[in-house]
Amino acid sequence: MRIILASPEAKVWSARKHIPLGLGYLAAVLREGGHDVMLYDAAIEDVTVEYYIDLAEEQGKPYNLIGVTATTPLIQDAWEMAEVCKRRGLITVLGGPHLTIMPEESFQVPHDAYVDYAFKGEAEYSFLELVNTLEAGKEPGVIPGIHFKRGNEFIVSPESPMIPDLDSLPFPAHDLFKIDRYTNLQPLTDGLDTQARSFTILTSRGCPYKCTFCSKPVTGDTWRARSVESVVQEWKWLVNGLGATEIGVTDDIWNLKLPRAKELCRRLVEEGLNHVPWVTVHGMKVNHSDLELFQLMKAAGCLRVGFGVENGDEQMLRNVIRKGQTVDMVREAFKNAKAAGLQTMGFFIFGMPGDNEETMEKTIQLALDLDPKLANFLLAAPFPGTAMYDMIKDGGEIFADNWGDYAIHEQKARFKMNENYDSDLVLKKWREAYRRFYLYRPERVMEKMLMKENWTNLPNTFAQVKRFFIGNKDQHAVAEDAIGGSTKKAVLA
Ligand code: B12
Ligand code: SF4
Repeated sequence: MRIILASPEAKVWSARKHIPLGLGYLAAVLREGGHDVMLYDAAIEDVTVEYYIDLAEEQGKPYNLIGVTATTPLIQDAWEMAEVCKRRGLITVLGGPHLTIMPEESFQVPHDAYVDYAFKGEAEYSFLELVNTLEAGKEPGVIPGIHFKRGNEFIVSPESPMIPDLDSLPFPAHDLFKIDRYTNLQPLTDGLDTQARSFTILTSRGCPYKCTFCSKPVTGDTWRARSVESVVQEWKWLVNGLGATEIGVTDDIWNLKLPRAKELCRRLVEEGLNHVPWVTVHGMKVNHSDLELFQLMKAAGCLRVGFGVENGDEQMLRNVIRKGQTVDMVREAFKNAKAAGLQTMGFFIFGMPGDNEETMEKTIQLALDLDPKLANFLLAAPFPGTAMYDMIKDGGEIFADNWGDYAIHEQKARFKMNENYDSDLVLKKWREAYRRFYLYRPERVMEKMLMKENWTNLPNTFAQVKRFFIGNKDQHAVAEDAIGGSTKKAVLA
């Protein structure tokens, strides 16, 4: 079959453009299964998906099916893409985090007119099974995770267990990405290098922690690690085969098992792969680290580590965020990472239920004390499928009334709790955090001014200044997503 795997355009301002790795995995499996796959990522394309549909038709090799991925803020864009492609006669399939959380929604009116199938969960094997079935001209039967409609009947198969043996999967089809159109992984730190050959890699999937802001149905509770050898082989392909200039580890928690994490670093050194810088895109868990790990990471080429700090108040960390870490553990990890010569990033959340003037002040103070190279302050967002969502549904009211409101650029109050929760104060403290961390400290201002990229890409610099410190008139406040890698920090460690 001829298949397009697509990621829709985020109608959000985002300086960062990363490869959609999930589509890379699906593409690899479909390719191995004998299908012809193209990857279309609207974030880096100059033309619409219809351009490629037209082109293929002109060449007499039309596409048969499109698979579109979607996180919650992108679901509207995914539906629009499915609608266009359905009109053009393609079979439409949706998948990705939003579908894992709420697959039924895409079969309600009007979406049922243009969404043929949706998958819940990891879909490498089940999507291939659907494609093979359709190619053979058969009706899909029980395929793990599939949802579809036949007439008025809504058909749902039991979800597949998350793939237990990740080594059995092929490497993602990294070669199909138009890699030189993606930016580097943390443009605010390194400058917006659109020529960087920045790949991402997953060394494990899943996370046993249960932070209340995290979309746990997506990550799953069971941590599944790839073997170190498999990761090293993929890393080698990225560096030696595809000319990677930067690699991002995007696991939920790559350092859960300390000995394995250390072994991976040692092997990168042994294989001579440590000349290409790498970063932990989202963050590491502070309480699974020690000085030796950071020293090994440094030796293995790691440039920068991020940590989910979240809040400076022990009680908030323990009882509301349920982060499974203490402020002391946070301090220790920063100390060790810095001692090993790594740059640090910290991710902080403002406005979780229970946050008040005192707890938010503690968060700002902790950020100033830790003094990471980059501090990323985000407003809490009650994503569906999080424990936080249920907490607010029970005791408060969610204002976000369309999924686009969850996009990171929509940095505005999204909910209210009880009389003790002051959403105006949350916005005030959140904004204050940026000012106190970046603006009111002369050394920070100097650091930014000395960054060449801030002068060579002035429009970008002005856009960021406006978003951070001035805001858009239709927003209560604004944040950024380019800092570090925590586009998803409101939802990730
Ligand atoms: C890397 C990452 C990013 C990167 C994105 C890189 C990219 N271009 O994809 C960056 C930093 C830019 C990012 C941004 C955001 N992220 Co993010 N991110 C992740 C992270 C850590 C890993 C994603 C990944 O590679 N997973 C591994 C692959 C194999 O899984 P996958 O992509 O889900 O794909 C599998 C299945 O979903 C399914 N599938 C996926 N697509 C399709 C399509 C079809 C047709 C089919 C059949 C199946 C299918 O099959 C795939 C293979 O098994 C996840 C956490 C996680 N564990 O997934 C969070 C996560 C996806 N992010 C999340 C969020 C909230 C965001 C933001 C919305 C934050 C914000 N407020 O703006 C933004 C949205 C950006 C966007 N454009 O969508 C949430 C999503 C929650 C939700 N309800 O949508 C997650 C789950 C974090 C969490 N634990 O809460 N993110
Ligand atoms: S936020 Fe990070 S540590 Fe917490 S549950 Fe999610 S993936 Fe795990």
